[in-house]
Amino acid sequence: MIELHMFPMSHYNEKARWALDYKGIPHTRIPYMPGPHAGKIKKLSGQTQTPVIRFEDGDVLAGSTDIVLELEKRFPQPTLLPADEGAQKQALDLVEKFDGDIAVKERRSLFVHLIDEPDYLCSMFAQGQTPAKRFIYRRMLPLVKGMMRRSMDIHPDALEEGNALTRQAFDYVAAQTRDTGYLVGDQFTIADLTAAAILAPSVQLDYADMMKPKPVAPSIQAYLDQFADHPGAQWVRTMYEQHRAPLRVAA
Ligand SMILES: N[C@@H](CCC(=O)N[C@@H](CS)C(=O)NCC(=O)O)C(=O)O
Repeated sequence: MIELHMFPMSHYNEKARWALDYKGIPHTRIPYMPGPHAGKIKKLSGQTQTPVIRFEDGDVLAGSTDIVLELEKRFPQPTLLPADEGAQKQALDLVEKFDGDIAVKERRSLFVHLIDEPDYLCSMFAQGQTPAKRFIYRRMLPLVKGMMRRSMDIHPDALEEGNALTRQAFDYVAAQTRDTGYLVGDQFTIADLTAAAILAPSVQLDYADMMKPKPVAPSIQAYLDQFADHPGAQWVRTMYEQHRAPLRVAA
């Protein structure tokens, strides 16, 4: 069976989960906790970032977009790429746009809050782990606070910068999808999947894989509230309702 080695909740990981589910590809998900994941993921893929996929033929691939495009090659239907070459380029350019600064700075804004909410951080990222591992992870979090700040470059302006960029991204999807409901042409493509998955951490969704654990920590709730009524956030919810398979195929 195909294996997806992943972090719960993470937006890049969500892209790979969504593509697998959209194409109805049976797979097993192997959840890791950020931090303790590094050794195993490095051994598997030669680098430490998730998602990583291992195909049944033994091929291993990292990088959310490379994974989605490889799935597209191996499982062409239903397609996530527009047939027209120009539209395809437009969709891939948008994938790059959302995967870049938007994804990194949005994540950083959330972590500005999460770093001071270790219980909540643990409830988000230790999903699927044994109680013993969750316990150790929770104990470890205050000790790695400084490391998290440095690795994500959390500085005094990070929150404002991330919030502004995320708002611009919501403005963009709201304006761009006004006519057809989609970012490129009039069909769901890799561009919509990417933009909706990347913005999902900033939207309170009912979808299990990206739903914030309840009760939501007050600082995270305040973060979500600032975008709750934005038409771009509504577009993300619509993409989930219309194009995210209600039952995932994973074992
Ligand atoms: N460009 C990569 C980014 C992946 C990424 O940043 N993954 C984060 C989780 S959101 C990660 O695994 N961080 C841990 C690490 O870098 O060791 C992709 O599209 O997959």
